[in-house]
Amino acid sequence: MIDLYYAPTPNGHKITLFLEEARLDYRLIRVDISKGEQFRPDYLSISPNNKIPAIVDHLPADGGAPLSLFESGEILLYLAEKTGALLNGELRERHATLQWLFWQVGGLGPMLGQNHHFNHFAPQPVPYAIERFQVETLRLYNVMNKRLEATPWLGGDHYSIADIACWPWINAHQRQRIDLNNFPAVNNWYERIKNRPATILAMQKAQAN
Ligand SMILES: N[C@@H](CCC(=O)N[C@@H](CS)C(=O)NCC(=O)O)C(=O)O
Repeated sequence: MIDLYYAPTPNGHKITLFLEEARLDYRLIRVDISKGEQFRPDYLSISPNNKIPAIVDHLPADGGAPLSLFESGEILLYLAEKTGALLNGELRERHATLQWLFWQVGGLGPMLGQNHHFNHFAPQPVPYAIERFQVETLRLYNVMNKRLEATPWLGGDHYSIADIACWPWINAHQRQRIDLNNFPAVNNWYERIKNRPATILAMQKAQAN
């Protein structure tokens, strides 16, 4: 059994998407980040960076004590290695997948997060920041569109943890003032993932939590 410390945000959705795809047993533990629950000492002992998501795997493969992990990219990699799912074993596709996973956690996520912040949460409008993160958002969508013109999935021929890491952020495209019709390959990829049964289940959990 895996405990998932979760909030219904893009980084939280990544892990429910994986768990539903792999049909793993898990328990959702809601962390209300709007109330500051991510700063509680018991949570910090699992996730010292005070963010969701985090997991505790009560049955790690080495048979040892429960294993806790934070950082969504690492959690996806851990779960892929544990289950053999959603990370192709062939050398080139494996590393292409990890490359796009790192691209998401180091680029797409943080930049789109800043886009959300300056478009929706900043206490006063900061035109320079709004413009800077909009330009960067457009650049990243263009990079992704080029990749998806060349291959059906970000890692290559197979749906993977790289797609799972990116999809919840693209799902928030309206909040980023992005029209997906301007990125046809991303749009096509987005719709294919949106209609997967596991995605539908994960997003239903988000509604219920
Ligand atoms: N690099 C982290 C980012 C996680 C993250 O930013 N989580 C947000 C919600 S999407 C959070 O917990 N924010 C609460 C806070 O910053 O206090 C990851 O990929 O797991």
